[in-house]
Amino acid sequence: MLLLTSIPMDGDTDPETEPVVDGTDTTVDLCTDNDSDADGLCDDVDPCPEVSDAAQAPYEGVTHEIPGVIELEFYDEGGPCVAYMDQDSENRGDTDPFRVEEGVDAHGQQVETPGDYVVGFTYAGEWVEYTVNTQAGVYDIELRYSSEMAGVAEGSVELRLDEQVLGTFTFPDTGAFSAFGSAMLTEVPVPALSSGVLRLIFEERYINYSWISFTVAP
Ligand SMILES: [Ca+2]
Ligand SMILES: [Ca+2]
Ligand SMILES: [Ca+2]
Ligand SMILES: [Ca+2]
Repeated sequence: MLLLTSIPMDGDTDPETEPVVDGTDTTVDLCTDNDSDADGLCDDVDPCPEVSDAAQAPYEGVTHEIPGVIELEFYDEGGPCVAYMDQDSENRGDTDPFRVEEGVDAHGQQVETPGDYVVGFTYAGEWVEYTVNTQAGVYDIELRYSSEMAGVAEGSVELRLDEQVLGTFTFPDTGAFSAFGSAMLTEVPVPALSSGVLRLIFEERYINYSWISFTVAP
């Protein structure tokens, strides 16, 4: 699963630098040298080339609860390739960055509620993770977002829980970063977990994400 989410996002399919699927079966031709973490992607194209020994932990020690609302700026601690993957190590949040030392571009510009923050400057292939405790149930899941990139792309976010795909949100732009909308997944079964890991994988760029909520389906 790591391999699939780690494939470079540049659209380049040069078989000399990236794994390719053999035409006759599903064997992947792995990188055989220059692959520090032995995941099959050579270091020069691997967004997470090194195995990190940093520990992953909930932000400020507070595990998120499902059902409940998760503010997306409260992604886990542990740094790049452990708690998140971002295209660069800077927070690009300009005038109001949140967690300024980290690569995730959380910021407080054009938010829906004063004092809130969003995860912005998102690019395809980036991801963020949240340690969660879950109650088993069937949930409606709401993702709050904004985007003014009309015509660039529909939004798309894959949601995983302990590497199991819960679903993929798809949604239109809202016309302005200051105008928020909700993308929904409905009637999603969720198992009971203690310290499970919820992962959002961004599949399109230039969308701000504020929060995600899990509500028991009526
Ligand atoms: Ca590698
Ligand atoms: Ca960044
Ligand atoms: Ca980013
Ligand atoms: Ca937020």
